Amino acid sequence: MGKMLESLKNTDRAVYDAVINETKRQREGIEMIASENFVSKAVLEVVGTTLTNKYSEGLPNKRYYSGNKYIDVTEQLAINRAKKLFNAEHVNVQPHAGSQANAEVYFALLELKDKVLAMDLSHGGHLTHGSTVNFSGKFYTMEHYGVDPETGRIDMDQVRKKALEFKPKILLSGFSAYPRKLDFRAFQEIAEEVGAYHMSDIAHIAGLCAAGVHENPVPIADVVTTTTHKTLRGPRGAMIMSKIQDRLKPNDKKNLAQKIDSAVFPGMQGGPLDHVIAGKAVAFKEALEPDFRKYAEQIVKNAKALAEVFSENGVTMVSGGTDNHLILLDVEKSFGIMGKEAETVLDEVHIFTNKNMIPGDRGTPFNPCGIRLGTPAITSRGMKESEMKQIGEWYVRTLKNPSDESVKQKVREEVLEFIREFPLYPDLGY
Ligand code: DSN
Repeated sequence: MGKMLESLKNTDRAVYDAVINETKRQREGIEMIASENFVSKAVLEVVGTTLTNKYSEGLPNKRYYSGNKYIDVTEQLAINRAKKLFNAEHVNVQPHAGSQANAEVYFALLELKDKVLAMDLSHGGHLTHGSTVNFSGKFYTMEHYGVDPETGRIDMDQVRKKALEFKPKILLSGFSAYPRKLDFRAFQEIAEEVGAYHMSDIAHIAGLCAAGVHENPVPIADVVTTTTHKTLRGPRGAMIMSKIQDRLKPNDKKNLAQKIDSAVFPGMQGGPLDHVIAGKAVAFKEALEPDFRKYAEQIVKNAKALAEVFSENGVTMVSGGTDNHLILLDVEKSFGIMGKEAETVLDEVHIFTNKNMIPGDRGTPFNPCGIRLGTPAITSRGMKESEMKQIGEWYVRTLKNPSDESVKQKVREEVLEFIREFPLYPDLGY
């Protein structure tokens, strides 16, 4: 181990050991969790800098504490680059996480108990889209649309019908687990027809939208939230992009952008995480490079190549395949095991994935019929279509033989040998 983590090693051996072990786990595994990725070394460096020491409530050049000359530089760079990347009128880069970004938009636009129409959790929506165990389901009146049971795709006629009946104040497009493209223009039209705001949560597909591989909803919707660490490949965190004018309340004292900014601070957050915001700035610079488009295209090519292997092996996928970075497998139907066991046995062979509810699930959230897998992280490691054939074969072999120790041992050995060809942070110093 190099000198990089010497102070940590001397101060706190337990945390040091956990960091070393986690780095090794990441290096020696095939990371298929659809919401995870590997940041660049530059991003990794900046989030570990002195910027973590600063308080900077407020916005660039309008702070409540002194000493923010350089923090203003990094936050303004993050804002300017995000605006360019997504063609956004207004951006707030301070939300700490995707759930907070969503909470802040609700806080800006709704009163308690106001109505939101969003995607059902078991059909691919997120907890913050109105789950009864989440603040969103407790504080607001939520109604849900889902996918057509036959096609596994969102039926926009059903969305429109529900919107006309329910009359939401926010119509939310976006998901955590949906393998197809969204029709943002159709969502916008429905929102306008029923007098609702259109909020889009593009946490999963932000990198694809920025690269033009998936339609970018930022110029279409009223407000768009995203995390920064999934396909966008930045540090853990989030941001909110919006129009400046409030389409529904043009005569309010505050415009939409001001409402969002006040909801973030002082509404729901205190000091922003300046080291993370600097990481966002660096990641957005990287995403503006032509190579990022190639990366985003490869994410989708890889997901499609994997889906082909599953299809050839008769594995049931929600909607029959994918148009984006993720695939949902019905492992109960395909292999006779539940998602929890599938996740565990794949972990044993160093393939990391997560159990996931699928539309019409016959299980429970803790032990559903599905698993979700995605290609953003393995694409960052340089894998292409030919590697997907091998990875798909490992999935099938392992899930067909969940209790066969010799099969799992063989797959694990093959994975470990394979992964050496795709080094992760080779010159990190630890
Ligand atoms: N945890 C994220 C995901 O995996 O999709 C969403 O919060």
